[in-house]
Amino acid sequence: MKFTAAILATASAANSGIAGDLVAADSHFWSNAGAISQNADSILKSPWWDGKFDKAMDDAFHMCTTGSHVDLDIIWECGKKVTAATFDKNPSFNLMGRYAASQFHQLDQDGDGQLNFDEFKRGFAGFFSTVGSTLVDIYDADGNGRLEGQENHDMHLGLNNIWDEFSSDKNRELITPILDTWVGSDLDKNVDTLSKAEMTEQAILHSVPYW
Ligand SMILES: [Ca+2]
Ligand SMILES: [Ca+2]
Repeated sequence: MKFTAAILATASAANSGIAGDLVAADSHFWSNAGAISQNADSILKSPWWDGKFDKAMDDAFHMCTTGSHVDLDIIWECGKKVTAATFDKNPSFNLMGRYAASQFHQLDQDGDGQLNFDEFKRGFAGFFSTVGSTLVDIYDADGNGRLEGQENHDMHLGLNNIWDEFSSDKNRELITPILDTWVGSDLDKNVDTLSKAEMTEQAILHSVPYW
């Protein structure tokens, strides 16, 4: 989510809150990416993952390639397809491609310049965990690592505004399920709060239709 000045300039003046949200998202995303992709093994071993999303990762891998490996160019092209189906008004967004480019040294564990499926799965567990953590961090005003109360309200408003700016999906069919995360995901057994794991789970579940 490297928001350049040009991308930020596309945020309309009428929605000046969007620019601030994007700056916050950018900062949180890249600091999360660095920390999380180093420790992505721990995500795969966490009780809430426990193989549950291996099929989704396999589908994502095979959306990108019919072969047994992907390289950075392949992931970049894959990310462009995902962007075209989501943030279509911002074709240079390619968050998946930019994540892979910036973290490739962490993802390519055997250093052969490609990702096999296990490296891809570990890497994209890191990617989705980074997305989920960032969605919480932007709106976690009290900094306790989860969203509740007014923070949930602010997250809804903020993400709807960002979505409307960058997607032509005015019915918000793609973003609404993520905003309604607490309905579909209750990993922390508290239906009124949104944890980073819950946001990660929803980010994966609602990406699956594109694969
Ligand atoms: Ca490799
Ligand atoms: Ca909080």
